[in-house]
Amino acid sequence: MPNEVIFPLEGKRIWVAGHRGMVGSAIVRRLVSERCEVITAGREVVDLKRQDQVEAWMAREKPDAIFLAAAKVGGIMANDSYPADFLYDNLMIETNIIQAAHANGVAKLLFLGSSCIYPKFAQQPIREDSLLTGALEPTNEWYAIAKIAGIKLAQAYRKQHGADFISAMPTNLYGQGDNFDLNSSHVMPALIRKAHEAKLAGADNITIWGTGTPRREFLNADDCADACVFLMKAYSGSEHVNVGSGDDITILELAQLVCDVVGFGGGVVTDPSKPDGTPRKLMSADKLRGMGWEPSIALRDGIADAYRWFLAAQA
Ligand code: GFB
Repeated sequence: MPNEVIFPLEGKRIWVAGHRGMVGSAIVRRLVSERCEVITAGREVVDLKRQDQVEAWMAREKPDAIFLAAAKVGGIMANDSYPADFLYDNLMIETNIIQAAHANGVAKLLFLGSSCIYPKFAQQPIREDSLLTGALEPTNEWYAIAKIAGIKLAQAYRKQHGADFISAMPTNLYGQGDNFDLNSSHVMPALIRKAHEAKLAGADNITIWGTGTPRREFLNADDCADACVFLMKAYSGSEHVNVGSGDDITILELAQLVCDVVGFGGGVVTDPSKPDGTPRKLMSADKLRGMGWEPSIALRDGIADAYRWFLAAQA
């Protein structure tokens, strides 16, 4: 039985912070059917790293609820290369928004984290209670520390002030609106671009980073948005909730699948001089499934959709 709706969205003013990002824009699309009023603010209106600007904007706009999807994000190389940006920017954004939400009586807030919050060698599938039971993966510990701080902030405001602030931890996401820049992107958009360009060039191979053996779980951003709306309406609790597909595949298998979807018939070569990152991070989906939510976009269909979006964005 799905959880009951305890926080209906109809008629409410909902701020999607980070509405230009892949997840934020998916949440905006998903909210169309909820008959709520969606409010957004671009970087030119409010710099989320500036406390004074966030406080002033929130006091003026008075949202009823917030999806905190604003973050500095990137793939393994970006995380490893810009640790100060990933730690500082994310701490500032989440701290400013959560504090201002409390100060302005925001009734509900959903904070979005990431599966990299869990220990590098966490037992698989990773349950929510694995948090803070072991050392983090070094390539993304800066981002992970910021996201753990966000979970703890939401919990602290709940414990001290009774605020209904919750956290969702999505697995590796992909989809429309992704970043396809080869230096800073996650693996999925990088593989789509590499396979596409190899197809056009008539190349023999694409080269993937690392050994190809790490396993990753992928979820389409539209499924993630649906889960976030579900949790906003139906979940109130201190513990964060994993948002995943429940399945993982190796990076080599993913590369072969992407090549197939894109229509590139060449081979896949590995580059072990590049980092693998964490060996595996399959999250347990039990908690969210137990509430009655399931993903609906199959991996192959989601990749085809992301590829169509990539082609349209290039046209
Ligand atoms: O998606 P990704 O950059 O991040 O890389 P993480 C996943 C795996 O794909 C790694 C491999 O083992 C990469 O070495 N890979 C193979 C590639 N080819 C490529 C390529 O061309 N580009 C990229 N980017 N990877 C991130 C974290 O970790 O996951 C973030 O750094 C965040 O903090 C995010 O948590 C969800 O899955 O390793």
